[in-house]
Amino acid sequence: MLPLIPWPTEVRPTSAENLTLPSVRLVLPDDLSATLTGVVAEQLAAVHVDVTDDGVPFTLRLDPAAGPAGADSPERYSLTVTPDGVEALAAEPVGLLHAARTLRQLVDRTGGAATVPAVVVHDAPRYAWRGLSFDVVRHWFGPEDIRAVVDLVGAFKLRVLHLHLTDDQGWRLEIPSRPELEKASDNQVGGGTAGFLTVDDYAALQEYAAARFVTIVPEFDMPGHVNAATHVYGGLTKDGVATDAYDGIEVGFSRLFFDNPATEPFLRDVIGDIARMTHGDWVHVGGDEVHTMELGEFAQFVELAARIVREHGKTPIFWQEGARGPVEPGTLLQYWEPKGEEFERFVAAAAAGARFIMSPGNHAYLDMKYTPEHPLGLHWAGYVELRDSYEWEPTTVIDGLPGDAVEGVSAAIWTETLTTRDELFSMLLPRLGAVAEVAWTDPAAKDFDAFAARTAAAAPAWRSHGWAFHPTPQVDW
Ligand code: TNX
Repeated sequence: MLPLIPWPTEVRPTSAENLTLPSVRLVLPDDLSATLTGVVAEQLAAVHVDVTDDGVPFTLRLDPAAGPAGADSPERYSLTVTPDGVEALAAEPVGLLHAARTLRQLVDRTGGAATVPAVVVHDAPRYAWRGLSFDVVRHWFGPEDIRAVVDLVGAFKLRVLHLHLTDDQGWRLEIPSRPELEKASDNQVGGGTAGFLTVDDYAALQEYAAARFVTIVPEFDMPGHVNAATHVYGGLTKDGVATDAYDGIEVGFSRLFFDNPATEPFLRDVIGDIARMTHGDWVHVGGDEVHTMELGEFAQFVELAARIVREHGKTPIFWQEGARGPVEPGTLLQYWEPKGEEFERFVAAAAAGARFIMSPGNHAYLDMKYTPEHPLGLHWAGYVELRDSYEWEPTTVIDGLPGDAVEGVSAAIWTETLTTRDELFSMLLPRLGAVAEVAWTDPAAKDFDAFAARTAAAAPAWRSHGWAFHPTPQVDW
């Protein structure tokens, strides 16, 4: 049993004899960045293997021939473990980190000493977009918690952490042109003390993530989910009166007004500052659940927000509702709610060049309760047990959508009911591993029973990392 999640393209045992790893000596190409070297060492440190000058050799090398035969993903890598040492080959630096992450999962400490089975792995992902969408508004999770989530998503070889930064309850990112928004940071569901990311926090967080090949995608949710903004700027409302702070969990009641002369300058300031502060290529501009707006006005918001994002050199992302506006080639739409009557719109948007990130609520929403008895979470999309997060196919979720319109997969976690890091992690684990495998692994190689057994085998490492998880009865722990 090899506790690898997501399951690689090819895994072959090569010898009955294991490698014993008292410590590791890194043998690196001259031009490998110190940052990457440090993050590779961090993978080993996570399983208590030290890097020393006289350890077992772990050779890392860039080589275009790395990976499964015929694979062209830039993330492809190969890992060879023999009783004498370890070698990683990758087309690009990110693949070397993937190889180190695979090695980390292979380290077995059941007998005390670290051993690794002798295997050859050739591996490459199915989708490039593999992510987690994380709500840090409903309950505030600060830089330390977000870093812990970066480490977790990285361990499953995910590449995107999408942060939902604005909503009715709070505003979580400093906007230099609109410093007053900080007044909306100290609130969350149930009230109480919350916070926000300063410009410096945000820059440092992006660097931390980038060192682990994770891109931060910021979301400014509009034209609904804006009560934090209308609480600060009464001028954005219809009657010019600021709205009250909101600490409940209803959705759909707040909104901007397209014809209000204050609206476009607000969108330009916020999107402009976010785009300037963001290192990655994407800015998410929300668009979900505006229950009190005519379609025509909504479409104007979609057009304007997308245009401003593009003017700043970024690619816009919307929730699926963005398909109700004009889309341009390359616009990303994030599917979340099975609304059959909208499927034709999604297919039309794909024909116009939009691409889809699949986050179906009934499979990938990790804030859904596991079962009716589960103490945490919501259940509007049903109960989502581990098997539900595992057994779904991204290309068949939307009837009629061509498979090549699927850009990738993102799990999502909303935090209406989640207040601590352990609560958060107990919803993410073990289900995030299931979604990561949907995003990475060839569907023909997926098998729930095997996945559940690998999940059980991975749990001791999660315990030692301090990662809380839900001991679902679907796994024989
Ligand atoms: C729907 S998903 C929402 C969020 C809630 C979530 C709770 C989406 C685009 N909007 O506002 O937090 O459900 O599961």
